[in-house]
Amino acid sequence: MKLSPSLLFATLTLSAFTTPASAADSTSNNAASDTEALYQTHCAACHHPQRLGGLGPALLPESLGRIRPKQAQEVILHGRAATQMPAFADRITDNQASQLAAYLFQPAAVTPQWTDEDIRASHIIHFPKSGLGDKPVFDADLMNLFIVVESGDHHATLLDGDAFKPIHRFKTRYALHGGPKFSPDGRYVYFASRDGWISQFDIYNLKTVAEIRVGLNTRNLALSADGKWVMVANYLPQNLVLLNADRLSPLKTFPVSNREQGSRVSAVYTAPQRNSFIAAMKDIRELWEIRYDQPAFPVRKITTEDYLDDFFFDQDYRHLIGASRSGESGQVIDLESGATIATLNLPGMPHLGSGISWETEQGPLMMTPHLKEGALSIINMKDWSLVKTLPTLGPGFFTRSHDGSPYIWVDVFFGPNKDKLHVIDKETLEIIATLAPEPGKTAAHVEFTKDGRFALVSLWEDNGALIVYDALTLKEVTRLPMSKPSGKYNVYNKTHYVRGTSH
Ligand code: DHE
Repeated sequence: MKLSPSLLFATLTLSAFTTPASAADSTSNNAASDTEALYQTHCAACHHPQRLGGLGPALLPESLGRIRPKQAQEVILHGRAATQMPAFADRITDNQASQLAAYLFQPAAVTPQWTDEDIRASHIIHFPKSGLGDKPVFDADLMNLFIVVESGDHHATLLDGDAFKPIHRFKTRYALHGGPKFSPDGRYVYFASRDGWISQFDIYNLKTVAEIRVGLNTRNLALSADGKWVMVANYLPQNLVLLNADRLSPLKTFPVSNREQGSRVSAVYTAPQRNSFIAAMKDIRELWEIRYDQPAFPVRKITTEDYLDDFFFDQDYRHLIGASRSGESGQVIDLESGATIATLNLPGMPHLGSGISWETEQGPLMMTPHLKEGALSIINMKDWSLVKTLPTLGPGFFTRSHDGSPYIWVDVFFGPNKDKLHVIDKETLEIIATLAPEPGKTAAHVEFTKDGRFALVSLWEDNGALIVYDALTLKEVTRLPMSKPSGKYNVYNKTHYVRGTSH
């Protein structure tokens, strides 16, 4: 069994300075250090050596929320659907999994804190505004640019969305996750990393201009529609953090709890029509709306019938459609009244923002993949009735479309058909094509150009590629080599909240 240098040091230090232990003590100490070593061997690379989270979430009692040790053991052995968490049943025994699960529920030796003081101390201004020009240093349609996140080597590429040529490639923080957000004029893009770093990149000057660490384990960020405020959702600490979007200076922290307990924040989004941020909670049945057009940033708390792990909004941000990962049904919450107005027969969503909506002759429809099976639910948003369940080749992660396209694109992220993408007609609701950009290689996450004419797909592999398709003929136009490209984001679509695209 491999011991990390720090663990070896800790073990040696302990044995050198403690008084002789009884046989029973030494047996239990050995078991504890075996479990710690198991953790370092199998878990630390993704979840951090001190369990603070990295590629995977933090694994501390305060961040495990609704999970119990028995469920944690199951996840360790069999993986977790619709996440990057693999199954370890081929590498460790049931007994080891049980010990590991118990270990995760032990408090850390030193409780991890990330205070307002830590936040302030982490703030870096790389380039003050006064030192930079106001004109882009390159020539391209500024509204048809893409940011492509390359998760393989933690970089991002700024791409010209007309010529399909990279303009600039730059290093990002480790393990970015979630959609970056553009300022309304498209000049700045804001990124969040899983370990709490928020970065502001100046697209005109091709420079990361400011950074700040707002937490230890972060979910995502939202930018107010007026471009003034950044709100960040955290798992650890359990809070929301408000920043000034101009160079990320910290303004306010909102600890999250009800009367009984604290809660991780599932995610936060901007509702542009409501001048508010909407945050869903993971461990309490509440939804928070925080107004950003009032100086005190007042919080309205809405009680929900179930937890909200995954959710998205209708086009005018009047309704939130959400589900808990353990539940068998979805809920529709009217943000105006705060009431749950419908329950959907929806066996779980695979991911935040996995659903989309679009207009048809029969009114607005929405579609979301299912969490654990190859199927899509199509729901009429006038009366929330189920229109159709469409079988697919496996559970997908993202559905995407564009007002300028007659089709919806859905990936098959998991299982033997992870290399496939379905293209669905918005009117007939039938699959009209199934593409396999590179047999055996994961193809996922589609985003459209500003006009909806081209669809960009990730070949989600270390030696991967960004593949551009003609969104009407479905023929490949070009492919650019990239390092495990994950999400890609178009400035116009995101700043104009184009229906069906990444918001
Ligand atoms: Fe994501 C967005 C949560 C696993 C790739 N995902 C988001 C957002 C949240 C979220 C909160 C933010 C939405 C926003 O701001 O627009 N993701 C979760 C999970 O809870 C889940 C299931 C488990 C976890 O690990 O946290 C999860 N996500 C994944 C992955 O395994 C993916 C495929 C690979 C990865 O990078 O971790 C993944 N998530 C993405 C992408 C987006 C995203 C590419 C942006 C989508 C967009 O089009 O806007």
